[in-house]
Amino acid sequence: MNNREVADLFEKIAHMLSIRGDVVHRVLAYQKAAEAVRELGRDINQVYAEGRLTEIAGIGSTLADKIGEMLTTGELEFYERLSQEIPPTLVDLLRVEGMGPKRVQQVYETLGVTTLAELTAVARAGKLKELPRMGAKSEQRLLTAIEALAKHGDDRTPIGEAWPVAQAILAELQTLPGVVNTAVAGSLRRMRETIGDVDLLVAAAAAEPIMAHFCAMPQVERINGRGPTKSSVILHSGLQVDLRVLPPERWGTLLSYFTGSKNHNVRLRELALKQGLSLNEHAFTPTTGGDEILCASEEAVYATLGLPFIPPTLREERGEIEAALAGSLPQLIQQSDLISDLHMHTTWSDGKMSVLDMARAAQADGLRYIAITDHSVSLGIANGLSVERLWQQAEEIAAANAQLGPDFRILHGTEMEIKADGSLDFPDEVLAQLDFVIASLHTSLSQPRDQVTGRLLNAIYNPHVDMIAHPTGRLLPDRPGADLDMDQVLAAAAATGVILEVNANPSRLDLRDSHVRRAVELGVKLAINTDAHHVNHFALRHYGVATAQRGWATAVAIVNTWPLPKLLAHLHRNRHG
Ligand code: DGT
Ligand code: CA
Ligand code: CA
Ligand code: ZN
Repeated sequence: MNNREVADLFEKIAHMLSIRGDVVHRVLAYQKAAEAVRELGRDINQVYAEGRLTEIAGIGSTLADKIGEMLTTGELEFYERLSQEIPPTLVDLLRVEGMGPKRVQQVYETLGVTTLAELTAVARAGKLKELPRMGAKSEQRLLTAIEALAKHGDDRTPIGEAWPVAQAILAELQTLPGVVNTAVAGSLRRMRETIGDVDLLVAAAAAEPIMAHFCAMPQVERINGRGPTKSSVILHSGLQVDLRVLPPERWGTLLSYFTGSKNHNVRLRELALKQGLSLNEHAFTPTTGGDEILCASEEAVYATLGLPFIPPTLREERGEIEAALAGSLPQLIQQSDLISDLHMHTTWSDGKMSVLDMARAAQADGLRYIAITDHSVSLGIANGLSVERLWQQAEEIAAANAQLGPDFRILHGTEMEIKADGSLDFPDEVLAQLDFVIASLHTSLSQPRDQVTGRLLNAIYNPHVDMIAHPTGRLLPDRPGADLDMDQVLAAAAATGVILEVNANPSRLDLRDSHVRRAVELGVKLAINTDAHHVNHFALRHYGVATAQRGWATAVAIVNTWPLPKLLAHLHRNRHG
């Protein structure tokens, strides 16, 4: 067995235990072990052979013994026994939005459902609605969720997983002798929210030593293909990585070609043909014969076509060629434009660090002000704050502001629950005393479109609400989030000045790129926030910036570029009509 198979089995066991109703810490132990094995940069068989499994964080002697059993016999007795009790196919049911472990156990015990197909069948036959705490509406919602899963449940990797892996490999290749340049290409360079495979490029005079090093990296499980300038490997994590190596004088066409998108490239080649040139990854070539035109930079590629440089995040053939031809490309928002972060958590709720820790790290990160926005009381699972604790927190924030002095400011905010019935978690008198009020959907996301949209609109029209965080509540890769009527939400945000968030956490990226684009067109104010629960999460900001760029956002649209007085004036205007 390889890393992925061991990790998958642990993950499956964790899910089976949760369906059986086991204690949380046991479930978590298997989940953590699965993650640790998946992220291990080395072949697990080798670590086992060296007798060093217990040196992996989260792997104690019991789990190490289980890994040993899997690696030597290809089986796990514990799993076989558990399978007698909880059919492993039940785990598939958890991928349906709205199916938690309890509900899976319920359909298994009452209706004998063990597979997704059987679940679909009993739902279609109208048998689900007979169950306690179900009903015709829940049944319909599950059917919709099953269809959504069938449509979107593919094998793409969230960008947050692929990005660090690619950066680590590039950093290693960069150190090899003869390497002039390295870059990510493909969907990863365009910063799509999910990645099919990772494309890496290297500029070097001699390709062979780089190919040899790449294919021999310890993360590599197997080699799909290996040629003189191109190799493709599968990592232990299951991720496919393609590498191309070309000489430096061809870097521009190489980078342009493999960054894509395919449709963007098609348009570039059409423009080239109009000038009597054919274009590929190696060069421009006159169609009538003659010398190649080499491009050492992408700027040179675009210049040859009579175009300004088009940033990779725009290269999706969504109007960027026309805009470039017309000289009207947007001045995209840059990370260096951001001076604030308006959504983060501390140990007051489910964050890992104090108010002062978060503030100091934000200041060190170049920010000038932040909002501390811990959860509100009804999100008990995240230790949400009661009104009483909220006022205690106000004192701590005042003290921290006094300590930090005039160059930095902490706003006292909340991330307030929009409850299932549409009401808000704090009364208006409380909200009126806070500096910054976020309203969020975390629960009952699978309500029908009208109902869940109505909840969000109610929050937007409350005069004390300043921002809606992660509007749809989706989680990548396969929790689609609320089925919002986005036209209504965007129109309401535009009309009220309520800010919509582009949550930078790569498992959210919510608003997504296409919604950002519509928001920008409607003049909606947007914020790029990390939703940090730890100072390390500030490093995720670039995913939010890229998502905003993919939505053609400029600095004008992003409130985090505003000096604090401008933001406060905007909020004040909203609160008083
Ligand atoms: P992915 O991997 O599915 O997330 O998406 P990409 O865009 O990374 O696609 P991939 O890995 O198949 O190819 C990387 C880039 O190489 C792609 O964006 C454009 C270029 N490319 C690949 N195949 C073709 C092709 O047949 N024609 C053209 N014009 N470009 C291609
Ligand atoms: Ca790719
Ligand atoms: Ca590829
Ligand atoms: Zn949050």
